[in-house]
Amino acid sequence: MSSAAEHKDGSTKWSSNDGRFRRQESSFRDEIAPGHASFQPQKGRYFLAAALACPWAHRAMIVRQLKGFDKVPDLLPLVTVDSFLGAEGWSFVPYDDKATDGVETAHGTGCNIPGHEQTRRIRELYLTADSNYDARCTVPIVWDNERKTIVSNESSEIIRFFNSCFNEFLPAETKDLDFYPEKLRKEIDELNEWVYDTINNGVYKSGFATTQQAYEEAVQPLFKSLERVEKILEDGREFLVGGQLTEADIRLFTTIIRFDPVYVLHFKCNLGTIRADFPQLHRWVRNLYWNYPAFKDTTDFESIKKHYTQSHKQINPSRIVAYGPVPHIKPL
Ligand SMILES: N[C@@H](CCC(=O)N[C@@H](CS)C(=O)NCC(=O)O)C(=O)O
Repeated sequence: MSSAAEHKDGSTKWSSNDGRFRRQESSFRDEIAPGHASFQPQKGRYFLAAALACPWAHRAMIVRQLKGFDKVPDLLPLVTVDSFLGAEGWSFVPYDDKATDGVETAHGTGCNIPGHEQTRRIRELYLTADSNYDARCTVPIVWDNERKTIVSNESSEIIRFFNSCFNEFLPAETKDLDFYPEKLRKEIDELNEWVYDTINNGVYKSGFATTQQAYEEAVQPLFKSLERVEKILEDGREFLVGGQLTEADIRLFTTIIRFDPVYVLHFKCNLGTIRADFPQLHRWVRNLYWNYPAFKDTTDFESIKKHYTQSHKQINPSRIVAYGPVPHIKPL
């Protein structure tokens, strides 16, 4: 079931007939694991395809860097797509004409992964993996060069297996980092559940709503949940759960870092801003961004802003990229 069906004219329809946005279920749900029958950990066999703009892909990029995958040459390369999501979906090469969604591509190579020089769109990978695939071709994906398939296109599961699958290859300083420690799982799961529904996905439900009622049903719980996180952080803690960096922080970060630059205006999440109205969240997000390179290095505000404002022409037909906020993130 696709959440963003095609209109008859080929343009994308992001909400269902009742005006509510529904995210599609991910379809590739395997993992890389030592001893796995199909997907054993091997250097140079897999890559991560991501969009710098996408909060779900951003989770995987952060964990990949925190764990030190980037310090081991060719372990699991990262390949990023252009910021524009056009008529043929995510693209490794820029669309020729963003104003018209032109499907012709500029000359030049495709994906920069050896053996994939001719791959121009993410959908080509999906169709290689499953020639009958007819749902949205989302990022992130973990691609397997050996079996020519997608291991996973579900970010919450990708970050779980990145947490441990390559430990044998990783630098001593980072290999044992555990962002889903046994003793904190219950607390992390509980938090993830409402944060996902009302915040991570809540901004999309607000932004893609096409009725006043659907919009209000999303934006109000979103701000209630931001208040709830604000309360949790009121004791001055650096991390959400257990006094250590966990996936709960990583999963919330990718939404909060996009909040003031994109969601307030573009997705109409304007009952407040992080910087003016949520001092604890503001402290928490700036600490992660400025003190942990894996968060800052993987955040590209230009790409983020361009993607949303130029790709969703039903929301922003002129495709003008709003200038502010200045700065995109304040100093500590
Ligand atoms: N459940 C997926 C959701 C990923 C997702 O929705 N990605 C969006 C970008 S933010 C996408 O690739 N959309 C492409 C499209 O709809 O054509 C995950 O968390 O990995």
